Amino acid sequence: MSTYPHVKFLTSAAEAHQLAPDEGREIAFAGRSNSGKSTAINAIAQRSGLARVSRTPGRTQLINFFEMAPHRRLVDLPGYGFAKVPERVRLHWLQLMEHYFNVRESLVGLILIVDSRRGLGTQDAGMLEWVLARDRFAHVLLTKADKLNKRDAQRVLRETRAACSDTSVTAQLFSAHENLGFEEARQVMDRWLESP
Ligand SMILES: Nc1nc2c(ncn2[C@@H]2O[C@H](COP(=O)(O)OP(=O)(O)O)[C@@H](O)[C@H]2O)c(=O)[nH]1
Ligand SMILES: [Mg+2]
Repeated sequence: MSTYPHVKFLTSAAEAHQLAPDEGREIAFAGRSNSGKSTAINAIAQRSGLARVSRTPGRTQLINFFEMAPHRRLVDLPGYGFAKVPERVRLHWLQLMEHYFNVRESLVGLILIVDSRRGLGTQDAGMLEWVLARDRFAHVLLTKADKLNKRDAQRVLRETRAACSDTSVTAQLFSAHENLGFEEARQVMDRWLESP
């Protein structure tokens, strides 16, 4: 089993010029506020306090960089979809994301965090379009699967895969609370990090 025993926080970027040096390889995590992104990062990295599980969703407009191994980074992108965010903040988010996806050579793939009870939304689809247009990998984690019964969880997984069937996007169920899907997610990430 691949884990990241030496994972550590590197730096935060609030502005385009503050991104970590663009070398090696990195995997970005994106998702709506409150989709379970921080929880998923902590579960995958096996570090409970790594990414903060937020009580005030939508507040953080930072790109957080973590080092999993030398020249291998995990990037926590700021969440989106929070209703009460002022226009100025939303525009800053958009500008920062566009910059990130446009310049980032070391980005190999995007892990998109989607609450399994909501399913893929318009903004989620937009994130997938961004990375696919740049020939990067993308994988959807359908989080909080413990909140659905088995049958509904399988239905959401089927629907998500169907929605992505024209693309290379893959999807899986995930639950931090029930230890579901950690290994599957790590395998996807390892494949991306080692791909030629
Ligand atoms: N039931 C359940 N709740 C979860 C799971 N993952 C996250 N949550 C809850 O969802 C809320 C938002 O989680 P957080 O990781 O902060 O989401 P973020 O805003 O996307 O980073 C918190 O109350 C978490 O405890 C999960 O797998 N199962
Ligand atoms: Mg968070």
